[in-house]
Amino acid sequence: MNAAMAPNAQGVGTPGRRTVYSLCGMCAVRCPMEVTVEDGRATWLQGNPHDVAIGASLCAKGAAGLALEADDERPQTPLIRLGERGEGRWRRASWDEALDYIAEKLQETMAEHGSRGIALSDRGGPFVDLTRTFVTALGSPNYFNHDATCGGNVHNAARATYGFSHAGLIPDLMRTKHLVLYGRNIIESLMVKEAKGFMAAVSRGMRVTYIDPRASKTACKASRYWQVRPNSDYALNLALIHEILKRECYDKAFVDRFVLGMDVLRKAVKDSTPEWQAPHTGIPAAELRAFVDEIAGQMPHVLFNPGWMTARHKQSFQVSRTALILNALMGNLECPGGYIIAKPPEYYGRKSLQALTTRVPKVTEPRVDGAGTTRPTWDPSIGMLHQLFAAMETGQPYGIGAYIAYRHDPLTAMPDTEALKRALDKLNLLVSIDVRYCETGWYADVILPESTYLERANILTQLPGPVPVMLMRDQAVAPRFDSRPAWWIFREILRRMGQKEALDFETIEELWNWQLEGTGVTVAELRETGIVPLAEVPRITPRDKLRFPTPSGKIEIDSSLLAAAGLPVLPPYEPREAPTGDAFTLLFGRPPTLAHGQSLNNPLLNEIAPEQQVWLHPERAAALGVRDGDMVEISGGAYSGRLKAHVTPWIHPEAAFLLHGYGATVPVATRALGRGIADQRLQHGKLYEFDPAGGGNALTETIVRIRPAPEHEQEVAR
Ligand SMILES: Nc1nc2c(c(=O)[nH]1)N[C@H]1C(S)=C(S)[C@@H](COP(=O)(O)OP(=O)(O)OC[C@H]3O[C@@H](n4cnc5c(=O)[nH]c(N)nc54)[C@H](O)[C@@H]3O)O[C@H]1N2
Ligand SMILES: Nc1nc2c(c(=O)[nH]1)N[C@H]1C(S)=C(S)[C@@H](COP(=O)(O)OP(=O)(O)OC[C@H]3O[C@@H](n4cnc5c(=O)[nH]c(N)nc54)[C@H](O)[C@@H]3O)O[C@H]1N2
Ligand code: SF4
Ligand SMILES: [Mo]
Repeated sequence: MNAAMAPNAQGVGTPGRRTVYSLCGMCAVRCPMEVTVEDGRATWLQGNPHDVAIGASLCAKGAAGLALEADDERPQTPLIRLGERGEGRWRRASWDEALDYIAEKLQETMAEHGSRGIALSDRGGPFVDLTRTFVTALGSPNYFNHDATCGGNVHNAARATYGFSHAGLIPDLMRTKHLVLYGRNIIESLMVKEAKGFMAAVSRGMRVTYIDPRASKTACKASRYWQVRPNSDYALNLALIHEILKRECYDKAFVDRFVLGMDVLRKAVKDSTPEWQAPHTGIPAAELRAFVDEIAGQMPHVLFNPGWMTARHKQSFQVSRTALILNALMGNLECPGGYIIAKPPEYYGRKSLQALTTRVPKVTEPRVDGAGTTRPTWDPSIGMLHQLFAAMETGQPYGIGAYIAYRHDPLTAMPDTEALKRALDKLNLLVSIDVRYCETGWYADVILPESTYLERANILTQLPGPVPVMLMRDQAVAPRFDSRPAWWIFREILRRMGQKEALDFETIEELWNWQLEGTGVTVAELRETGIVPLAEVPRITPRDKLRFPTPSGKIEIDSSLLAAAGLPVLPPYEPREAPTGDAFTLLFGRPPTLAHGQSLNNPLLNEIAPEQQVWLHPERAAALGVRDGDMVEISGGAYSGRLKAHVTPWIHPEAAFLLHGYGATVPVATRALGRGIADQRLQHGKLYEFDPAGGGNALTETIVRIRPAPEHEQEVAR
């Protein structure tokens, strides 16, 4: 079969100056962006000013987008592995060769395991209609997003309590009086719009309570900082609820009408007094009471952010769920200054984009991870990735033979690299589709280079919101190398698998026009501004019309999903022992200038990337004989590495903190190689440890050992 070039979108490469609308591709937030193209070359990137919330702003990573495109240290053609997995010997292949190879291996997998033996994971987000369609067209239920180590617990907690994802909660920060954040590091782990909205609200006088064992930059913007013990926020929330109920400072009218299970709640928090929580969290009872005094006068304009990831431990789901319950007590849902519930186009009498998934028959086979069946609280539309790896390893409940990681780097994103490699080793086919050499790609059988976001177009997408919008990522420039856009790659694999109809489009414009059928929006309109709002002004649903999409129509403290799963609706808090001696709870986070593992090899971001250091509390450091700036050895399982100690009281004594995204091993990505260590490799034994209700990996239960590095290494450091 002849894999022709993917056609460029209209206008690409034409002489003169053009403005092209895109979505930034430098992290998964995908901010709306405006690209200036001069004589076929991208010369300037900025936020899309047609989206007032972002204006012309981008973050440092976004501004480094031109450097990603200009970088030669990325796969330039498809590559097929020679040698052993991970050995790093490759041969260049044509697209035809690589795609034929993949199709042949997929056929082998289907013969051995059936269609369900094929799985794909991606980053999730606005373009999943494409990947879900691809997997479904192949006859497999096994699509996964990356949320097992990101928002899985938070998403599933919201689903079990409100009936929709936390992403459906849009804070009206300009009118909020008090924002409570559990390790949600808005300033550094940023989304440009949210960070701008937050800063504007802070300058207007919004109060912020920031709770984190580590004082991040967001703590610096807060009016109250609580250095909570690692993984103890659930105890804190149970005590907050206790105190709020005791004083009856909650929105009774809202609760009576919209909340199911107040009796269960009262029972669960009966003994969780402010004094009870103090030894668990380290927060004095008096401080907790002072906080409740304050918010009692600010209701309903007090928002408890349910987190993006929250800390990831075996009770994270309940941290998030109790934050959502606190919001219900504040009565802050669907009111000005509260959380506005995101609306789909249909709310405003408009029509959604046609979903590509409607072009393929539904798959009825149960998912390999049990999501939605044996695990009712795990959303089957996103899955729980570690259980895919468990199935690869054990063949239970059924075998998995082929796995495609698209825009996803599990060897960086999942804990315990060695355990994950053992599962991947069982595969007949491992494919990585990426714009750069990621760890998973280097371990794969085939690397398919996707064109970077500036060099390609994506399917159209829509975002629900106070006002829902349609968004376009148009192609700005022609690809520099022999790369292809995802829609074309998946179409070509399906064609080879006899599933031509699913994505039977010759050009991206043809695909877009199909998506837009009946919506009243045109490709030309989207090309004009990149973003088309589907209503003139946001509307708030009046209280008498408000219903939650749960089985009862209410906010379910008494959750039907948890009951179906046989899990307690509000289990007792599980106390944790403090690690002592050389043992520390390993916490991690991100700097504002890097996105996970994907940015450190970017020529510009590499220059400004902070040095990775281990944060240690002065008391614990002194006990180990470590001074600020000394080299220490940090180890977890068989993996260890050496870093400088950053000795500071702004980290809880029980914890050690590291930036994520370092310690890459791919030799041809030379700028990232040799910089820092990989926190995921320290998370020994955590691949199959997870929160049973939320499903997310228990990453922050990792215990590492720290000791001073030998004297001769200290001298190198000094
Ligand atoms: N130990 C530890 N583990 C973690 C975290 C942590 O802090 N510590 N963070 C967790 C979190 S919150 C998340 S979200 C995950 C993130 O994990 P991932 O989703 O794997 O990470 P990303 O870096 O967002 O992107 C994955 C891959 O997509 C590639 N990519 C970028 N743009 C494109 C594109 O346009 N096309 C294609 N095909 N590929 C592209 C990148 O090069 C990268 O290799 O990791 C999680 N795991
Ligand atoms: N610059 C940049 N921005 C990003 C990303 C990126 O890679 N780079 N990634 C995006 C993605 S995918 C995500 S998911 C978000 C993540 O956004 P956040 O959820 O804000 O994530 P982190 O940066 O991991 O920050 C986690 C914080 O939680 C704290 N923490 C650890 N344990 C506990 C605990 O037990 N209790 C409390 N209260 N806090 C704890 C850590 O000390 C750390 O400061 O960021 C997004 N924005
Ligand atoms: S947050 Fe920064 S890197 Fe991420 S999409 Fe927005 S501008 Fe790009
Ligand atoms: Mo994430």
